[in-house]
Amino acid sequence: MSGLILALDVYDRDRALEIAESTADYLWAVKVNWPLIIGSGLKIITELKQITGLPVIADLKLADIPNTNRLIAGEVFGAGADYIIAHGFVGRDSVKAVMELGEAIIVVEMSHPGAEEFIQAATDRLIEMANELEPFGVIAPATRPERVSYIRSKLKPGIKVIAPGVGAQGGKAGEAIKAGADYVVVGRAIYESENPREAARRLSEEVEAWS
Ligand code: OMP
Repeated sequence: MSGLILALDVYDRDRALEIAESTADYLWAVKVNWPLIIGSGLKIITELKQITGLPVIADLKLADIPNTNRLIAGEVFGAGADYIIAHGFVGRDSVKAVMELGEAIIVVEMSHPGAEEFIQAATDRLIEMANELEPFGVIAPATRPERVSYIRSKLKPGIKVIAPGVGAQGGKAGEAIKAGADYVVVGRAIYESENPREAARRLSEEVEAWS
Protein backbone atom coordinates (compact mmCIF):
# COMPACT_ATOMS: atom_id res chain seq x y z
CA MET A 1 0.00 0.00 0.00
CA SER A 2 1.23 3.50 -0.74
CA GLY A 3 -0.16 6.88 0.12
CA LEU A 4 0.03 10.56 0.85
CA ILE A 5 1.09 12.04 4.18
CA LEU A 6 0.14 15.64 4.97
CA ALA A 7 2.89 17.63 6.74
CA LEU A 8 0.72 19.98 8.76
CA ASP A 9 3.33 22.62 9.56
CA VAL A 10 1.05 25.45 10.62
CA TYR A 11 0.90 26.97 14.12
CA ASP A 12 -2.79 27.58 14.56
CA ARG A 13 -5.06 24.84 15.96
CA ASP A 14 -8.23 25.86 14.09
CA ARG A 15 -6.43 26.19 10.78
CA ALA A 16 -4.71 22.83 11.29
CA LEU A 17 -7.97 21.05 12.07
CA GLU A 18 -9.74 22.68 9.12
CA ILE A 19 -7.02 21.66 6.63
CA ALA A 20 -6.79 18.15 8.06
CA GLU A 21 -10.55 17.64 7.90
CA SER A 22 -10.84 18.95 4.35
CA THR A 23 -7.99 16.79 3.00
CA ALA A 24 -8.45 13.62 5.10
CA ASP A 25 -10.24 11.71 2.30
CA TYR A 26 -7.03 11.73 0.26
CA LEU A 27 -4.49 11.03 3.00
CA TRP A 28 -2.93 7.96 4.53
CA ALA A 29 -1.72 9.89 7.60
CA VAL A 30 -1.18 13.34 9.09
CA LYS A 31 2.29 14.36 10.23
CA VAL A 32 2.79 16.97 12.96
CA ASN A 33 6.07 18.70 13.56
CA TRP A 34 7.33 21.26 16.12
CA PRO A 35 5.57 24.29 14.58
CA LEU A 36 2.12 22.81 15.24
CA ILE A 37 3.04 21.33 18.62
CA ILE A 38 4.55 24.66 19.72
CA GLY A 39 1.57 26.61 18.39
CA SER A 40 -1.25 24.35 19.54
CA GLY A 41 0.10 22.02 22.23
CA LEU A 42 0.45 18.26 22.32
CA LYS A 43 -3.33 17.78 22.55
CA ILE A 44 -3.49 18.63 18.84
CA ILE A 45 -2.41 15.02 18.19
CA THR A 46 -5.47 13.68 19.99
CA GLU A 47 -7.74 16.18 18.22
CA LEU A 48 -6.35 15.36 14.77
CA LYS A 49 -6.92 11.67 15.35
CA GLN A 50 -10.48 12.30 16.45
CA ILE A 51 -11.33 14.61 13.55
CA THR A 52 -9.66 12.62 10.74
CA GLY A 53 -9.64 9.05 12.02
CA LEU A 54 -6.16 8.78 10.45
CA PRO A 55 -2.81 7.72 11.89
CA VAL A 56 -0.74 10.61 13.26
CA ILE A 57 3.02 10.75 12.82
CA ALA A 58 4.90 12.90 15.35
CA ASP A 59 7.87 14.28 13.47
CA LEU A 60 10.06 15.28 16.40
CA LYS A 61 13.28 14.01 14.84
CA LEU A 62 14.30 12.87 18.29
CA ALA A 63 18.07 12.98 18.66
CA ASP A 64 18.89 12.72 22.34
CA ILE A 65 20.20 10.30 24.93
CA PRO A 66 17.96 7.27 25.57
CA ASN A 67 16.47 8.65 28.79
CA THR A 68 15.43 11.96 27.24
CA ASN A 69 14.11 10.25 24.08
CA ARG A 70 12.09 7.95 26.37
CA LEU A 71 10.67 10.82 28.43
CA ILE A 72 9.54 12.67 25.29
CA ALA A 73 8.26 9.60 23.44
CA GLY A 74 6.19 8.46 26.43
CA GLU A 75 4.18 11.71 26.43
CA VAL A 76 3.84 11.84 22.66
CA PHE A 77 2.66 8.23 22.29
CA GLY A 78 0.42 8.90 25.30
CA ALA A 79 -1.22 11.78 23.37
CA GLY A 80 -2.10 9.27 20.65
CA ALA A 81 0.75 9.48 18.13
CA ASP A 82 1.01 6.28 16.10
CA TYR A 83 4.60 6.83 14.94
CA ILE A 84 7.52 8.99 16.05
CA ILE A 85 10.29 10.06 13.69
CA ALA A 86 13.70 9.67 15.34
CA HIS A 87 17.24 10.36 14.18
CA GLY A 88 19.43 7.30 13.95
CA PHE A 89 22.81 9.06 14.07
CA VAL A 90 22.61 9.34 17.86
CA GLY A 91 22.93 5.55 18.09
CA ARG A 92 20.94 2.34 18.54
CA ASP A 93 20.30 2.83 22.25
CA SER A 94 18.54 6.16 21.64
CA VAL A 95 16.38 4.71 18.86
CA LYS A 96 15.57 1.59 20.89
CA ALA A 97 14.34 3.79 23.75
CA VAL A 98 11.66 5.12 21.39
CA MET A 99 10.88 1.69 19.90
CA GLU A 100 10.30 0.22 23.36
CA LEU A 101 7.30 2.56 23.66
CA GLY A 102 5.83 2.50 20.14
CA GLU A 103 6.48 2.53 16.39
CA ALA A 104 9.40 4.54 15.04
CA ILE A 105 10.47 5.95 11.70
CA ILE A 106 14.24 6.39 11.42
CA VAL A 107 15.84 9.18 9.37
CA VAL A 108 18.46 7.60 7.08
CA GLU A 109 18.83 10.58 4.73
CA MET A 110 17.22 14.02 4.46
CA SER A 111 15.73 15.99 1.58
CA HIS A 112 17.43 19.38 1.88
CA PRO A 113 20.75 20.33 0.18
CA GLY A 114 22.61 20.30 3.53
CA ALA A 115 21.91 16.56 3.85
CA GLU A 116 24.87 16.05 1.52
CA GLU A 117 27.24 17.62 4.09
CA PHE A 118 27.05 14.98 6.83
CA ILE A 119 24.08 12.66 6.90
CA GLN A 120 24.48 11.17 3.40
CA ALA A 121 27.91 9.84 4.40
CA ALA A 122 26.22 7.90 7.21
CA THR A 123 23.26 6.59 5.20
CA ASP A 124 24.66 3.07 4.65
CA ARG A 125 25.23 2.61 8.37
CA LEU A 126 21.82 4.07 9.19
CA ILE A 127 20.23 1.58 6.78
CA GLU A 128 22.13 -1.25 8.53
CA MET A 129 20.71 -0.01 11.83
CA ALA A 130 17.20 0.07 10.39
CA ASN A 131 17.58 -3.47 9.01
CA GLU A 132 18.63 -4.65 12.45
CA LEU A 133 15.98 -2.77 14.49
CA GLU A 134 13.16 -3.17 11.93
CA PRO A 135 11.25 0.07 12.55
CA PHE A 136 7.97 0.80 10.75
CA GLY A 137 9.87 2.86 8.19
CA VAL A 138 12.72 5.14 7.21
CA ILE A 139 12.89 8.68 5.81
CA ALA A 140 14.46 9.04 2.34
CA PRO A 141 14.62 12.15 0.12
CA ALA A 142 11.98 12.63 -2.60
CA THR A 143 14.27 15.40 -3.86
CA ARG A 144 16.78 12.68 -4.92
CA PRO A 145 14.81 9.78 -6.43
CA GLU A 146 18.06 7.93 -7.18
CA ARG A 147 18.77 7.90 -3.43
CA VAL A 148 15.25 6.61 -2.76
CA SER A 149 15.99 3.71 -5.16
CA TYR A 150 19.34 3.08 -3.50
CA ILE A 151 17.89 3.11 0.02
CA ARG A 152 14.99 0.85 -1.03
CA SER A 153 17.45 -1.62 -2.60
CA LYS A 154 19.46 -1.93 0.65
CA LEU A 155 16.49 -2.02 3.00
CA LYS A 156 14.80 -5.20 4.26
CA PRO A 157 11.47 -5.78 2.52
CA GLY A 158 8.64 -4.75 4.81
CA ILE A 159 10.34 -1.63 6.16
CA LYS A 160 8.48 1.30 4.60
CA VAL A 161 10.18 4.14 2.73
CA ILE A 162 8.69 7.54 3.53
CA ALA A 163 9.78 10.35 1.21
CA PRO A 164 9.44 14.06 2.08
CA GLY A 165 10.50 16.86 -0.25
CA VAL A 166 7.63 16.78 -2.74
CA GLY A 167 6.32 20.10 -4.05
CA ALA A 168 7.94 23.10 -2.32
CA GLN A 169 11.36 21.41 -2.18
CA GLY A 170 11.18 20.35 -5.83
CA GLY A 171 10.55 16.60 -5.58
CA LYS A 172 7.78 14.90 -7.58
CA ALA A 173 5.35 12.48 -5.94
CA GLY A 174 5.22 10.10 -8.93
CA GLU A 175 9.01 9.94 -9.27
CA ALA A 176 9.47 9.15 -5.58
CA ILE A 177 6.90 6.34 -5.70
CA LYS A 178 8.39 4.99 -8.94
CA ALA A 179 11.81 5.00 -7.24
CA GLY A 180 10.44 2.82 -4.43
CA ALA A 181 8.85 5.09 -1.84
CA ASP A 182 5.77 3.73 -0.11
CA TYR A 183 4.58 7.12 1.10
CA VAL A 184 5.28 10.71 0.11
CA VAL A 185 5.14 13.63 2.58
CA VAL A 186 3.75 16.94 1.33
CA GLY A 187 3.40 20.14 3.34
CA ARG A 188 3.37 23.57 1.72
CA ALA A 189 2.11 22.34 -1.66
CA ILE A 190 -1.09 21.38 0.17
CA TYR A 191 -1.53 23.73 3.15
CA GLU A 192 -0.41 26.88 1.27
CA SER A 193 -2.53 26.02 -1.74
CA GLU A 194 -5.70 28.05 -2.46
CA ASN A 195 -7.63 24.78 -2.30
CA PRO A 196 -5.89 22.26 -0.04
CA ARG A 197 -8.52 19.58 -0.69
CA GLU A 198 -8.02 19.79 -4.45
CA ALA A 199 -4.21 19.83 -4.06
CA ALA A 200 -4.39 16.70 -1.89
CA ARG A 201 -6.75 15.03 -4.35
CA ARG A 202 -4.34 15.63 -7.27
CA LEU A 203 -1.33 14.43 -5.32
CA SER A 204 -3.09 11.28 -4.12
CA GLU A 205 -4.07 10.53 -7.72
CA GLU A 206 -0.44 10.91 -8.76
CA VAL A 207 0.68 8.58 -5.98
CA GLU A 208 -1.94 6.01 -6.97
CA ALA A 209 -1.03 6.23 -10.66
CA TRP A 210 2.60 5.32 -9.94
CA SER A 211 1.93 2.69 -7.25
P1 OMP B 1 7.23 20.76 2.69
O1 OMP B 1 8.60 21.04 2.22
O2 OMP B 1 6.46 21.99 3.04
O3 OMP B 1 6.48 19.82 1.78
O4 OMP B 1 7.38 20.00 4.12
C1 OMP B 1 8.12 18.84 4.25
C2 OMP B 1 7.91 18.23 5.61
O5 OMP B 1 8.68 17.02 5.70
C3 OMP B 1 8.36 19.10 6.78
O6 OMP B 1 7.53 18.80 7.89
C4 OMP B 1 9.78 18.62 7.05
O7 OMP B 1 10.16 18.83 8.39
C5 OMP B 1 9.67 17.12 6.74
N1 OMP B 1 10.92 16.49 6.28
C6 OMP B 1 11.62 17.02 5.23
O8 OMP B 1 11.20 17.97 4.55
N2 OMP B 1 12.83 16.47 4.88
C7 OMP B 1 13.36 15.40 5.52
O9 OMP B 1 14.43 14.94 5.17
C8 OMP B 1 12.63 14.83 6.58
C9 OMP B 1 11.38 15.32 6.89
C10 OMP B 1 10.56 14.51 7.80
O10 OMP B 1 11.15 13.80 8.62
O11 OMP B 1 9.36 14.44 7.65
